[in-house]
Amino acid sequence: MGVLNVTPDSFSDGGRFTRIDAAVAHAVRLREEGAHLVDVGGESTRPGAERVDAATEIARVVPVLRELAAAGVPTSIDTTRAEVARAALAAGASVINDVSGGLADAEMASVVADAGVPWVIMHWRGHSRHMQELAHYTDVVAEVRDELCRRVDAALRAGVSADRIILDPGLGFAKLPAHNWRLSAHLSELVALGFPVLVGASRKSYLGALLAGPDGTPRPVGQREAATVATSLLAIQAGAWGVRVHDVQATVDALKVLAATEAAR
Ligand code: PMM
Repeated sequence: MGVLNVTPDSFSDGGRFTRIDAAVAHAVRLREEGAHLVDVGGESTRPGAERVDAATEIARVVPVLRELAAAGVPTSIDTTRAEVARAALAAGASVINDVSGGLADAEMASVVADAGVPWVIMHWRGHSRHMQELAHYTDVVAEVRDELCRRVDAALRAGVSADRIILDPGLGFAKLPAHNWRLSAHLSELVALGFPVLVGASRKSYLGALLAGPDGTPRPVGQREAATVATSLLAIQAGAWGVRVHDVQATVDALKVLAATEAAR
């Protein structure tokens, strides 16, 4: 899954793709590089980000989704709002990527159930403005797994079919670096639930912290690619179904190495 944030303020690519033609050209490139899906988001979810209203989100994503549908690029919509999801599906998106797993908007489950589309249910505890205050766990792997299972139960009760559900541990969302590492190290416990698992580590701040210079300055966002590729490889080896990345080419190259090695066993 390639990332296309059509926002002025996302932490990694914010501001680069606010023009429709630039956004579409970038998405087409991600597709050519091997992305199966391009994930289009119109609201930044970086820690501390303020929310935008639904009309703004729709105005940002719908023209891009329409153009990408016309260009034959399969898309997911990265939103927590049912209203935006509905507009995105009408504009050609084929997957709902909801970082709140249905918690932010009670109507999301019925939109997904009615449309019958795949739904990425990510682990989430609250909106970006205050999510890092919610990063308290005694056993992060068990708590993330149990909280995701509760979201799955709610989805099934709302009529979403089990084979449409994709789970995501939500790296960086209400998580400190140690929580992210523990979830990555125990990803197989989420995979064991039997749903496809998506992992989004690309360029996140815990990678910047890992790669900090001697004075403690985090590695800049644009220089976290090798670490991102390593997380993609480890996630796929642990049984993940997919990875959500900004630089599709680098991850696809690494996954080709993995596949060639596996094929030669
Ligand atoms: N991370 C971000 C946004 N959307 N969706 C899923 N399913 N998983 C993630 O980890 C995730 C996401 C934040 O990163 P961005 O600002 O680079 O899009």
